[in-house]
Amino acid sequence: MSSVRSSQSQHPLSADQQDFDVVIVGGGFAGLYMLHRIQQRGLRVRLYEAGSGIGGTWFWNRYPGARVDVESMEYSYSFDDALQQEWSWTERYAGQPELMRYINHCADRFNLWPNIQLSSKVTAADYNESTRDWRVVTDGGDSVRAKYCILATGFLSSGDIPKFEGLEDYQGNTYLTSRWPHEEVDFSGQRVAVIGTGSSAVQSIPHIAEQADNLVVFQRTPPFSIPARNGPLDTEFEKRVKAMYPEWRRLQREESRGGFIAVNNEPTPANDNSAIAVSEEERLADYEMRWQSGGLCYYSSYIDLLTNQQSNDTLAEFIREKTRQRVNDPEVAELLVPKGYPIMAKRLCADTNYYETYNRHNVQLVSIKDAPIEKLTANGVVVRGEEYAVDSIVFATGFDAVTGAISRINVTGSNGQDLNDYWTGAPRAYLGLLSAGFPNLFFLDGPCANGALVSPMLLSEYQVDWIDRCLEYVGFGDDACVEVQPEPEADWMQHMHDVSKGSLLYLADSWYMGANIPGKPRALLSYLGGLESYRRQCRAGEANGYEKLTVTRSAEATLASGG
Ligand code: N01
Repeated sequence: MSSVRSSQSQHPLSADQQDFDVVIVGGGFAGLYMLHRIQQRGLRVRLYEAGSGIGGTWFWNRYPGARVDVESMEYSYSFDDALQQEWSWTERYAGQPELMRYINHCADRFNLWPNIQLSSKVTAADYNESTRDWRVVTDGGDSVRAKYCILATGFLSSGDIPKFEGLEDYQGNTYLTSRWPHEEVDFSGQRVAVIGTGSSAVQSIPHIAEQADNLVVFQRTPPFSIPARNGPLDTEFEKRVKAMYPEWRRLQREESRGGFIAVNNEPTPANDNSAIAVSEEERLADYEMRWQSGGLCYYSSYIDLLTNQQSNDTLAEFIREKTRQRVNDPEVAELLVPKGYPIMAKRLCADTNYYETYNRHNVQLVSIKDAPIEKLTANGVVVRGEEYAVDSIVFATGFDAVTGAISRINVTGSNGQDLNDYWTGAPRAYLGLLSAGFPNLFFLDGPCANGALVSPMLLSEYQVDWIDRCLEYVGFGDDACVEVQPEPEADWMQHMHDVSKGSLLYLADSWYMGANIPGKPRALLSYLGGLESYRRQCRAGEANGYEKLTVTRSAEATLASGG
């Protein structure tokens, strides 16, 4: 198994390496697969990664308990059958260290390292209309040209500690789950606070509680959380999936709605019934079967769970009752039971002993729903005038999702258009891949595609292949240029709006809506039409020589395709 590399193994750009066919920004799963595809074409490519290692979200989110919430057999590259046959996961849901081993193994296997520049944060990208290429600038002083720029910056990569009053006064240790130190953090003998109760908190709290003397959790909105039922990977299941991997992947893509096809180790196509069109007995049996399976397979349960409040209520109530049963103290249980927003309107959490942790004598839950954190002091956290003195505070407070990482790069397109200005109010991107006025610039896992609601691997592999084909068609010569015009972009935005009409997602203040970040405009950031519909629309976008795009093909591309 390969080791996890660091920036020491990298060579800085040499002077003769300032011109590229493609620059990729971001070394997570999506960016690395894009790099592989471009390398296969024998092109000049450079991938810039801000971290001192690859892995994107898995490089940064190394808090205790961090693990994927999609089954390992499904959360892995599908593009290379030898890879998926040879790699063996140890757990049903891989933990962060194993995911890092996997991604480093892939970089070794596909010889990606020579074209990766670590510890290099891209700060600006400017389009030059006369040369039809991009100048990409990093914080390390690199300034390179590339025909194409591909932003694979991740949709959950921009995390900051909220601006709590008195934050600077606090004298203890502070940790942000999404920027966890590489050195081991030991909470033994400490009083610890965790602020936030989303997926990162749900995963880390049980581990912190085991170490700390005392843990106090500050909860604003209780999440809906389902037991993951993690454990060693069932080797029979592994064998079965491997024996039919191409078909398993097809089922994931085409039959599951979002990529979660396994229920109790069986490939289980998404249920196309309404939750209220079936008998209560049948409905409860479905919910119970998924509860026993564990994890996020409720996303492939009844089709109208996110469009019909009555249907949604049936599942929400089922999960609330299950939640109550996991907590000994009824008062604490009632605080933990999620209310006031539809289930799945915020991303479900998959946990291991999350609720049971509140049965421990050393864990205290403080609801800050009606009384927000007033301030931090030198000693700790103040709520309702009471100070909770702690040695460490863990901020599990989430991300400026989907657009956050892109917005931190100064992207300037045609006519000096600034991408942040263009996206004021809400991001706009045709198929989530290109924005009008920004030729030769692509987004991977960006806004206006369905990243938020599908298994991210499925989406990013699909988008990489789409971009790869598009680049092949347009070519890499000096003239080559591909751009979306405002009209097809507006049509896509209208379609995105149409399919989201009536969605219950609008009813929660989630990162799906940008509503978790103070001052961020409230707007639906993702496409809700499902993966299969997205793929259909993307295929249509390729029809008739990308007729919805304005394309100038370079001579070599025209020749290669015979005219
Ligand atoms: O972030 P979150 P996350 N004062 O936004 C609270 C993926 N992920 O990092 O809900 C007090 O969900 C906030 O409260 P509220 C997954 O897609 C996956 O946990 O806004 N509290 C909330 O409780 C997930 O959805 C895994 O009222 C404040 C919490 O902080 C996404 O990442 C693991 C606050 C933030 O929860 C984000 O998850 C981890 C304030 N000022 C993450 N500001 C896997 O399992 C925020 N909060 C693979």
